[in-house]
Amino acid sequence: MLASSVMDYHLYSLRMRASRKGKHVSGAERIVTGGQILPTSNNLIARAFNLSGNVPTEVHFIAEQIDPEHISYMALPNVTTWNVSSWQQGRSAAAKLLEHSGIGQSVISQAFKLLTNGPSPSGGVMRGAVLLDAITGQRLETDLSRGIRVSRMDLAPEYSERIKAQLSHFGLAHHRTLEALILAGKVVGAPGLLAELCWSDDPEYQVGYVSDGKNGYQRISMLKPVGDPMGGRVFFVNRAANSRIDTLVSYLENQVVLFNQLGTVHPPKNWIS
Ligand code: WAQ
Ligand code: MG
Repeated sequence: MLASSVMDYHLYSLRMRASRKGKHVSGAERIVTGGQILPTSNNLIARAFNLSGNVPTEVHFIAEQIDPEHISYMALPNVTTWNVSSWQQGRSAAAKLLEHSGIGQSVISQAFKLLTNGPSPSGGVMRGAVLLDAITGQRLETDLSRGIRVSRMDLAPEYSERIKAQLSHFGLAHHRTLEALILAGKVVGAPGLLAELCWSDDPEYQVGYVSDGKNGYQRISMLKPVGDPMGGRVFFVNRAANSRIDTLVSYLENQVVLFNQLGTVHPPKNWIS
């Protein structure tokens, strides 16, 4: 049994990552309080061991108490869903949306190449995200196989049930969607970060997104073919606004962000062109 004071008052950051022979296979992070601490810890560890065909050789789990003074509260980004008729059309839609966020074409195609081929130097998926200089296309992560892992963000516990109910009303109840929306919400809040491109490394999950501060979280129904095990995230950085990459990375990894409100959720639209 946990002491009741721990159960009731303290917030914990819970983080799991699993690897197989040195290669990242899955990771997840939550921030919870009270009666959610044990079931959530259990759930994260279960996720590590429930990957079909990908038995982990190492699983790391950490629980860390959070100082309430260090929390920043934000609203989730607005959500748009674009239906496309093929993953190729999805990629061209994503390229258009990234151009609108101010990213040049050559840097966009470099980002697609990285996620298509596997952005890790070994050719596999990374544990974290690629940081790309939005002008030069230079990679800014110090560890190219780890990348930048965004951590310490979740729904604010007291708003969590309400926000999840609202999302399921819009047909967006999938846990991947919620987790990606939370991550993207923290990322667009980063100073000097222009946009994010993401698609999953799950071979069965084709939905991806482009996100930026102005248009929010723009889902695209297909960004890769079924069966493709590659995926990842690219964060496009405006270095003129961000001379200190270490400050940006520290925000992404360490700043505690809790979301207490959903943005506007637009009805799905068909992408024309
Ligand atoms: N920080 C940085 N990068 C991460 C993180 C993180 N916390 N978590 C995952 N990644 C990177 C890592 O390279 C993974 O290989 C890659 O992203 C994909 O992770 O319906 O499920 O968990 O709107 O497979 C997007 C669309 C789903 C959801 C994304 O990503 C929707 C997804 P996955
Ligand atoms: Mg994930």
